[in-house]
Amino acid sequence: MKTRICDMLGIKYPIFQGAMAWIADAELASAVSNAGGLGIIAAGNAPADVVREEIRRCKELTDKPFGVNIMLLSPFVEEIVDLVCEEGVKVVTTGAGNPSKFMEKFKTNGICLIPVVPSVAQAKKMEKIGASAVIAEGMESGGHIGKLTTMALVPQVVDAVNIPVLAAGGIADGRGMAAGFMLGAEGVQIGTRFLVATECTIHENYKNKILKANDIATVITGNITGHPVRVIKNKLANAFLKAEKEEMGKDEPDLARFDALGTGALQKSVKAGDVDNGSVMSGQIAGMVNKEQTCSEMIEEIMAEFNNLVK
Ligand code: TUI
Repeated sequence: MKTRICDMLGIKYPIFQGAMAWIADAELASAVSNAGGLGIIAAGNAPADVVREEIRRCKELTDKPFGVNIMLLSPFVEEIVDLVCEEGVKVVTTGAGNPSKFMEKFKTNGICLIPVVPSVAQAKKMEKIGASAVIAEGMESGGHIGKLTTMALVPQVVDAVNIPVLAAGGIADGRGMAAGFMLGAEGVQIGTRFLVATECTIHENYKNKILKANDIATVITGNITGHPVRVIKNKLANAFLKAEKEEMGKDEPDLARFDALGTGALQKSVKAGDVDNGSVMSGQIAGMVNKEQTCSEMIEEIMAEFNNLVK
């Protein structure tokens, strides 16, 4: 199966690896790229020198195309934009905001910009400024999410733009990929399944949380802050939800409470393995993700299932 996405980026399969902050490093991204998909390094909230190391390591680990995701809420966003230009990165995806003000720089440096969009309006805006494609991400996804489901968002975005659309949110196997294609997508982005890839360097406690999760294991925290985030239910998530309930009724909610609960929470689970007090971001599809495999095994399995369904 070749689509406009494969031709545009020079990749074998139209499968992107979701850019998970503090998780999607050079090891994971290069493994996905070597397996024929598009591996993506997540800049997350990391400073530019950390991201530069990952980009350089990824270049050593693969000769295939790979991308960098810029999380637009990062305090280092300007430096990261300059960094991807300096390092000759060919593909940039963005999340959690509108990348318009950086478009001129991306164009000048020959970078394909592929933003994540949570709505038709954002998709149209991105097409207008010259994005190469968009990723329509439903709220089944882990981490920072929009309001629409993949099933409702993807066909509406497909109808609204002429550039290629990738479907994301709730996709982890060939059935999900085929469903995305039935809705008009020309590629998919998969995050949660790659959390348990052999090459994913997160703490084994995090992997075990995903492997053991069921269909209703996740909750959405952070609605009150305007940055809703899907995570596995745990002690931290419960404390967050309790605090949200308490602040919700107030005229002037104390939003600083949520900074205190959120700061460093992802690193706590990813690096230290504290999956009770740390933030364990995951998509709703975690209930179906129940075995560790290499990225290559995952991608070959997904493509075999997909080809079987769409032939
Ligand atoms: O970006 C993501 N997922 C993420 S980023 C992240 S790190 C983080 N941690 C805590 C709080 C906030 C961020 C963890 N997961 N997905 C892509 C995505 N982008 N989902 C939704 C959006 C989005 C939302 C609004 C894209 C554009 C947008 O535009 C609004 C505007 O500014 O016009």
